[in-house]
Amino acid sequence: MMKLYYSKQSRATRPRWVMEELGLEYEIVPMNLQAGDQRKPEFKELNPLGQIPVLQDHERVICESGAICLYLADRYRPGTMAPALDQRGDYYRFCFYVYNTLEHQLIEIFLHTRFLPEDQRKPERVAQAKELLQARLQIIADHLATREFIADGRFTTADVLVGSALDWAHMQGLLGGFPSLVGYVEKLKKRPAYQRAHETEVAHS
Ligand SMILES: N[C@@H](CCC(=O)N[C@@H](CS)C(=O)NCC(=O)O)C(=O)O
Repeated sequence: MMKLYYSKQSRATRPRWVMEELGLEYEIVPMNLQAGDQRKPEFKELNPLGQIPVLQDHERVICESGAICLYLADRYRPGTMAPALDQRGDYYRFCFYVYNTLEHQLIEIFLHTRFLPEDQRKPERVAQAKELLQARLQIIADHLATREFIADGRFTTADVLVGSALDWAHMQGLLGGFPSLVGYVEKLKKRPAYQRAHETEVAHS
């Protein structure tokens, strides 16, 4: 059975959400990041960076949450969570947008408002990241102004990735100027698969 190295408040919820949408059987390997499970040598053999999520699908090991999500969408029940190959413009654009464009600002704000020790936080970096974030959120709001979902006129893995990043932005109180994006996130969070992906670390089948 597939194994997902997982912790509830982490990017591991993204592939778990995809697996739940696909109705796959999998096993959760709970990782306690506070206790440093990710730094144990046996885990670093899977991901030398010492980060989750990691997917183990038989002999195949995949790191990077975005890559795992796209792999699952193409490998299992193809067509369910991804558009046809020649219909993937918006799909690829927004999957990569999350990691290359949107999350830089979210990470910067998170580091300098919550994560780093107070004496290392730089308010000017937060201010700059918040300004950049507005334009980046606007791109998604404009795209969704005429669509219910990101790609293919239906729910796909692009919504899992965009929705997860926006969920994190919302948790940080950063969607204030974007009620339509709050509505989009709230709609996605009602999906049973989202809820199962965020609950206790017991796998469903
Ligand atoms: N780009 C990676 C980032 C993975 C990542 O930052 N994982 C965090 C949790 S969300 C982690 O494992 N942190 C523990 C650590 O770095 O010690 C991905 O998308 O999978």
